[in-house]
Amino acid sequence: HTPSPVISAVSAKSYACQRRTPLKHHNLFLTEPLELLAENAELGENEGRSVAFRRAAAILKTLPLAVKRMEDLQGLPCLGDHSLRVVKEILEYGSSQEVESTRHSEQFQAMKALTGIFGVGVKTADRWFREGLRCPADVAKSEQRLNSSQQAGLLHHEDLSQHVSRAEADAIGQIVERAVQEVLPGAHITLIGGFRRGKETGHDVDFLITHPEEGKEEGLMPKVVQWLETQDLLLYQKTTRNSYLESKEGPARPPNNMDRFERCFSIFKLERRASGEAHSSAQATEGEPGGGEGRAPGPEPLPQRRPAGWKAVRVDLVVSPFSQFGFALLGWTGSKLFERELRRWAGREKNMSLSSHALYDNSKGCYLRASTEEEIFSHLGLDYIPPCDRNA
Ligand code: TTP
Ligand code: MN
Ligand code: MN
Ligand code: MN
Repeated sequence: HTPSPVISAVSAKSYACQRRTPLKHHNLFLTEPLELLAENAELGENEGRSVAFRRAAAILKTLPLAVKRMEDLQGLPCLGDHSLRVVKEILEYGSSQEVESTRHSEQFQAMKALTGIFGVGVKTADRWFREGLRCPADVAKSEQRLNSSQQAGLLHHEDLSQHVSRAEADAIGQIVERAVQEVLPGAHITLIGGFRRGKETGHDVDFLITHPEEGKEEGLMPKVVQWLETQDLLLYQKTTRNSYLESKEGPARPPNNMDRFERCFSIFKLERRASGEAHSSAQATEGEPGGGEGRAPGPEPLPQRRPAGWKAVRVDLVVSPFSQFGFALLGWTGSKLFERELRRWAGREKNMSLSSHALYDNSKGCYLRASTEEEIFSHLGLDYIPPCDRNA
């Protein structure tokens, strides 16, 4: 059995950012189990192991056919012993014992349920697990001290655990567009994250905001948030300031962490029509800027009871200066593995440092400018991969 030419072509490309990874592929029966093991490793704070499983899953997503036998994998990179063992077991028996026992383990299920609460990370979930808590209801009943994001997460857990549809994402987009135009005419908003990659559903909706005149975007987020609040469109928000300029790291290296833009983690209150279809409640107040009469906030609904007229939706807003827009767009479109692979490629293969703000060439000792994603791929010596093929 000789490997197909297509597989041979894939085989030279061991970084996910060198390959096209579509959303729909032929090996879900293998990638879902591998990604479950990756998730379990993340929940156990074993990052190296988690990334190894994610890379293994990602290479299988690029194959043009379903894998039938182990020989089909000959010459493929990114498949470690452990992943190969899992694949072999699934090909032979239809499932992997390790995967199925993990899937059904109390620890995995509880950690997934607890970290599924907005505002709850692995460390908190682990502490709660050791204290005997297993699910959101246990947390609600317990005497745990919760911070404000966790309180919001618990209060809106039922809505937030539902997928966000494309129609809902578009409705949120209209609201954000309206809010941004109210406070800074001429600003641009772009849908980023999973929906930009063509996903039909998401766990949240992500937007990048900029203004073609450099500097105009400064201080934009608090104004947007304030406008949304006067319209009674926010259930929760936490805004963090831009810390990129203040953190004087010198020109040696751009910061690697991606958390330095002015950004806002929020929960929107999205009105739904009787049909169940989401629509923007901002439309209802069209033509009365700053108005919002007729939307007087009523009493808060009881926790756990589905409020009739609206759905809680997680929304992430990021503001970038125009000069960094291409980097921000590339850095916030994902997938998370694709981003990680881009940075690894830049560092290991090109001696460059890539962040959501900039690209620095360590050999030449200078920043490389770019205003589009295409230019950044080109600086990195990579073929351009469109968002729909970044689903690694
Ligand atoms: P997410 O919204 O977490 O993921 P997603 O949109 O790909 O998928 P989902 O449908 O589940 O929402 O993150 C979107 C991108 O934002 C991700 O590629 C990486 C980037 N990002 C950061 O740069 N910094 C951060 O702190 C987070 C959370 C994400
Ligand atoms: Mn195909
Ligand atoms: Mn997202
Ligand atoms: Mn997000």
